[in-house]
Amino acid sequence: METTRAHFIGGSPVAEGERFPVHDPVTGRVVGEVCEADREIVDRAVTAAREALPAWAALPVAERAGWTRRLADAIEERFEDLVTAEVADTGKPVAQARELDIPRGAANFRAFAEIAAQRPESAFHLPGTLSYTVRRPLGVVAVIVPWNLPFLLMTWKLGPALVAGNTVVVKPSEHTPGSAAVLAEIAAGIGLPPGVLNVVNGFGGTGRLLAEHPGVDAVTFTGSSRTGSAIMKSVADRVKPISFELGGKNAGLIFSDTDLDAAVEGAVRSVFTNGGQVCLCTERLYVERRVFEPFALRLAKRAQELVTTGLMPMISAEHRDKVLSSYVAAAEEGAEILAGGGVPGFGDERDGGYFVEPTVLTGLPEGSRVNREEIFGPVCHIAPFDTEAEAIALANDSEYGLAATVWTRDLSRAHRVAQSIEAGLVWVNTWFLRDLRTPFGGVKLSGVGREGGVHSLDFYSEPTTITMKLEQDDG
Ligand code: 6OD
Repeated sequence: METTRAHFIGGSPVAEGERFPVHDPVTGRVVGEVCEADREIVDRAVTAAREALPAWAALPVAERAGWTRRLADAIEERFEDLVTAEVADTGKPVAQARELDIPRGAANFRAFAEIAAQRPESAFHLPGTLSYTVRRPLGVVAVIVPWNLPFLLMTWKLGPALVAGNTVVVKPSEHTPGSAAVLAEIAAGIGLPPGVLNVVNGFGGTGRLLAEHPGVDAVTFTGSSRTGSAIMKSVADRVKPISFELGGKNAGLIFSDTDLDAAVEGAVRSVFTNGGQVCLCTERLYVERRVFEPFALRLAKRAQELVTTGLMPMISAEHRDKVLSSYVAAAEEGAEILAGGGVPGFGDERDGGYFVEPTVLTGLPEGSRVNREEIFGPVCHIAPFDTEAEAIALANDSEYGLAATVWTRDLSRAHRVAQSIEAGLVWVNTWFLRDLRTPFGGVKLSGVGREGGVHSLDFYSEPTTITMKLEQDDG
């Protein structure tokens, strides 16, 4: 065993509870163990967060922003430790962890410090009346985060939650406890008041205990729509505020006027980044018939090349099997497999890991399961369209509505199509380009609420409106 991942409660590590193994997805080998939080440990974490709440909530926002800036600085000092932990748990390329995951953690803490500090207050004046609002933190927030972008998504929630004056209990995924453990060390190292940030490890059951705990005031979650729905039901009796960013079955629309080279490379990124394990990844590509053949051939070639130039494994054997079962289902539903469809052979220790081949499918009817359910792997289905209206209808024919991409050089079309797509996010001639101030989230099964900028701060705080009657001066 290389590491034991403990909980972090009231400013100290707590190595208690049953142990479960954590695997390296690249080789399948056990590389560490994790302590599992039961009801009593969850209760201790929530109690620590409650005790820390009054003093933290009473700090001026500028002081809390100072703490999150110090967290960002300390993340940069522990950069390589965070890269190592994130790569060990997820099997993601080191370069990606260095360029995206860990820098975004620091950026998340800095961005919300700035946004909170610059937020204007509003007051309303009618004859004889003055109204204004004060915002208060929600209280103790449960932060339940997934395994695909563990550090990026955890800090995306922690930044605004902490700046807004909440204390938190984080539950990382059972597969990826590492970067949360390092963040806990960082928090202790900079002297963040004990109990402001707590971490409990475990499976879905631990997450449920946390979400349902009467001392938890709100829940923020990123993950599958099924788990989101289960959490929603479990907190319904207490009507807790929730913020959910959930699954997607995201469409990419390629118009024939586009720069085809850029569109192929954009599709490669949007389909295969992180092994396709990003809620924003494209799983349905619709290509204008005139360029369908060349586009499909080039995408399939690029997918095949990825086997040698850089593959990321699935997070677990179970998830690999789920992705592979969708490849089998696609073949059974009559798909033509243009690339991939199986398991790559490396002839080295990676053969014990959780890899699947990057896969491009075509020929499935729109209603097929593979075209409707989120797979969350390195796979897309590609189909032709003839008109702009048809492309929009195809994109919108989904129970999900998180993200879409549009590839065209026609500016009017770009705006027209983007505004017609039922999704929270539309990228034009790009993918996953982020401005942290913009609202981020989905419609339909893809989520509830928006994160980002003031939208996050709105979720993590509640306004009280104060209205005064202004007495007339009769003198
Ligand atoms: O970039 C972000 O802020 C974000 N929330 C990304 C989400 C990715 C989901 O897998």
